[in-house]
Amino acid sequence: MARESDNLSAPPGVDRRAFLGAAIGTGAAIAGLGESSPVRAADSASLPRQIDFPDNPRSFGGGPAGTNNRAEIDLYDCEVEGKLPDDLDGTFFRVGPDPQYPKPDRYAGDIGFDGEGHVSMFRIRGGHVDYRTRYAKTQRWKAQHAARRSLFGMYRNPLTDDPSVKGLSRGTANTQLFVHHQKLLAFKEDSPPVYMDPHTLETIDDYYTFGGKLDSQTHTAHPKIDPVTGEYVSFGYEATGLASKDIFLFSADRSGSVNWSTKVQAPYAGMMHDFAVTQKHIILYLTNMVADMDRIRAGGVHFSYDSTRPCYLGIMRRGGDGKDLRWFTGQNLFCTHVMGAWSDGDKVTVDMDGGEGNQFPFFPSLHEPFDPGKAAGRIRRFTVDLRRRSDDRFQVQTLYPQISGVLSRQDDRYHTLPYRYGYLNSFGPGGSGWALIDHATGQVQMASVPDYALSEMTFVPRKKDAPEGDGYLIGIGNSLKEHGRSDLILIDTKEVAAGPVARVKMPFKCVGQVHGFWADARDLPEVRAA
Ligand code: V55
Ligand code: FE
Repeated sequence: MARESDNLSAPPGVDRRAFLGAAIGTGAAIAGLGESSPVRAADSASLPRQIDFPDNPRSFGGGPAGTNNRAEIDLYDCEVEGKLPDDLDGTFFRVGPDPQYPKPDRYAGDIGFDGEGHVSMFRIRGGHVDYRTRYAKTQRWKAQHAARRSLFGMYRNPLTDDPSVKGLSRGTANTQLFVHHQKLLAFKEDSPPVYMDPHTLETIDDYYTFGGKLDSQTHTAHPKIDPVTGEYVSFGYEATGLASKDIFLFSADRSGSVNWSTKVQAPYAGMMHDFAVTQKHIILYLTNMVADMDRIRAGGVHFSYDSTRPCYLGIMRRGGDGKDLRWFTGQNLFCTHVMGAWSDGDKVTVDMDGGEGNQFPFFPSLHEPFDPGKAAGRIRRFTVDLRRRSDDRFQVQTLYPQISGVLSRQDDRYHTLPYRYGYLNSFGPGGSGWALIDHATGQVQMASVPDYALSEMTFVPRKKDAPEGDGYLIGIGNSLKEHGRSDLILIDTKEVAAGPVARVKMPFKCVGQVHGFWADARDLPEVRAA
């Protein structure tokens, strides 16, 4: 089984300090080291003098080189092997947790999902690639930077924070990012977005509320952009505070003005990581990863997996007041990511990847040990016919049972619409790789890169108006034979068997990611004159 967290794990064999030294030696400019943040005298007695992450890889930020990175890098004109398409013009953004400071011993068991968000970008234009990374300068990052130590305790548990940070946003912005209304927004599902400049990665607003219209303490990491209207559609769960059942939903027009919002309630407070939007409907998915106030009060992580609770699919009309929301149950599947969704009249179809049980072993199971077999993700097609007024069951079918994987994606231009092509980070008997699925023919092609561990891929259209699925899959591969040194890999979706058309050869292991996003140059703001 593989999980998002696998993207964050380090290859064995290299000492972290030696690795960072090597990164500097390659000529990569490491930003931030020269800044001085004097430790206030009052704090210094209680502070460790040195930053020393634990050696134990199970500890927060612990383990060998590459587990965390911390260096903010500018690398102009990266080395490219193969042939980057001349007319490819846009930016591949990625984000993932990168622990900023070690935790005090009592919180050393905190999980990787709590690492501070480190954004990286590959600006691709005219066959050239410029690489840049910056931490999202969240309220949390800034407070810890000034204090030179960790001030926030366990994952999504404000009761474990240092009293000095009460009232600050706990958000790490470590999960996904989108460009919309010319802003790069970085997300963590427990907090509002962080607005960054899509060229410089400078943080412009550490608590972005869409002009005050985000009436929620939270915002998903998986908003959707409607390709027809250009609208941004999003939601936040646990919207009114810790373990609250309230859900806030909204949309914003092309300029970022909120043009619709409403509030609904979940059957219980649990993880709602992704959601689906169609032209007519919004589909919520509540997993039985429950917000556990007992665990939170005891100083643990936010969630427990409770297999006795049903997972719910919730469907409501888009643009309505939410009163029509209906919750459906059926086979109890732990689904995390949406591949695609559409409405055909009153018939709603949602494809998600999901397992039969908990996919996140670092969130304790309440009733049984973690079962890796049940965690394996498969593509699940949920259908609901809303005309059947009295039926509160969904139908679900497992597609392509021969492949398993996580982190499903599609050609993002087909959010909300009937779609043909889906992509899955796959781990099957045929080896690991990026699976390209054609729902029209049922064909599955596997793009594998020998001796590389692949992160999630993102689809890049060949041209702005290229047909669905015509383009490239782009993503990071870490070389297993080179201590995890990274390539940015580009695979032509029409010539999968030919292998990568281009590899951007990075002189180090890139900071880890959870998700990535491609922004066409036409969706980026003009670069301001110096
Ligand atoms: C996920 C990732 C998170 C998180 C909750 O499914 C869910 C992925 C990187 O953080 O907080
Ligand atoms: Fe996700």
